[in-house]
Amino acid sequence: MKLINHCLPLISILILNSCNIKKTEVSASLKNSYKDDFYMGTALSADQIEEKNAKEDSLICREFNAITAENIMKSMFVHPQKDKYDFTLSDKFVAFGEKNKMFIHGHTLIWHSQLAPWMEKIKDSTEMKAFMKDHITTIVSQYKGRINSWDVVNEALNEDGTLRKSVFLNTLGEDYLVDAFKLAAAADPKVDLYYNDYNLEDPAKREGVIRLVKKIKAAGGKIDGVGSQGHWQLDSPSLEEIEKSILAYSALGVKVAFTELDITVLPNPWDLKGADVNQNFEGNAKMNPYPEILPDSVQTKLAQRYADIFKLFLKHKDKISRVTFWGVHDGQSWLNDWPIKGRTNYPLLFDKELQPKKAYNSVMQLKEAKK
Ligand code: 9MR
Repeated sequence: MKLINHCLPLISILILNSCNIKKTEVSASLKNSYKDDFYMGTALSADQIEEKNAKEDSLICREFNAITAENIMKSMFVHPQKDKYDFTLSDKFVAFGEKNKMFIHGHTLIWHSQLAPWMEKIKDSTEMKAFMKDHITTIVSQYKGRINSWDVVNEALNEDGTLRKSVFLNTLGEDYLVDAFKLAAAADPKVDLYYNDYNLEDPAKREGVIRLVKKIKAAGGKIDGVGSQGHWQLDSPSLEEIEKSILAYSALGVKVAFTELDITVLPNPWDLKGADVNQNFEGNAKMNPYPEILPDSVQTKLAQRYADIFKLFLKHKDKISRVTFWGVHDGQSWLNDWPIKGRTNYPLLFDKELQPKKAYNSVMQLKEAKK
């Protein structure tokens, strides 16, 4: 098996330190190795969208061919007031993707979290219907023909598969889901429309997604895919449950995307007997076991877990449209601050110095081995 070392790329290229420079030869990278399988994406922070760090910029362009905005397209940022939209950063995000010929994913139109405060105050169905029409139509139209897919609704389900209480459910009842998909399709009939959520490998939640997709289709809505976020652990969910979900969603006639992939290596406060997550675990050394460096044994476990997962993804590549990591490198991951603030986590393929980890090599080796 070919060893991929830190001196990427293997096949020489004109070294690119900016996305703008044209490359002359093909480099070994996630996006090139998996180009016949599915898009390999990453989530971008505001600074990355603004290309503030040339090294990060270069890594993003070298490795990934799909992008999602980690935060800046959420309701509170693009629609801060009832009669005011702010597309400054999202315009830059889309321009970045276009300039670099990337698949551009919009995240997210309807989500109970990161709403602008004025949205939380919407009380009745008339006002909410007007909000949804204006919000979805304006944002989707802004990027019609330029954004390739949207998370139309994010995280609408509880863990038992029932519908989550939210300002949308409270004012409109469950029809808000169908309405959202219809409004998005009307604004851009060609864009792919996704339902996106986490823990979609849990049987009860999986059943909830199946009901939801069927309901949207039965009501004449267009839904093209299910996005499984993939915020996973070293030992869970099992490969069997991941596979069952891929098969179940694709049996509904929709694409499957893994939209926010990362794997935590840190202890979970919920696993501690009697742990109260609201309890203050900050500064607790047991909960932050690797503040300086990830021990080799755990690097290896992480690499094996990623290899197992990508092996399964490759087995079902005909059903999978895109795999997107939730961040470019460990240093920017939201998992450094959740569910406990101020820890050092190592959930991605690149470390905080932007170096590929063992996990990167294991994902690449799956393809190298086949050559
Ligand atoms: O990574 C995002 C983090 O920077 C934000 O503080 C957080 C706010 O809720 O959202 C994070 O991204 C979430 C994504 O938008 C939806 N799925 C769960 C992600 C991790 O919380």
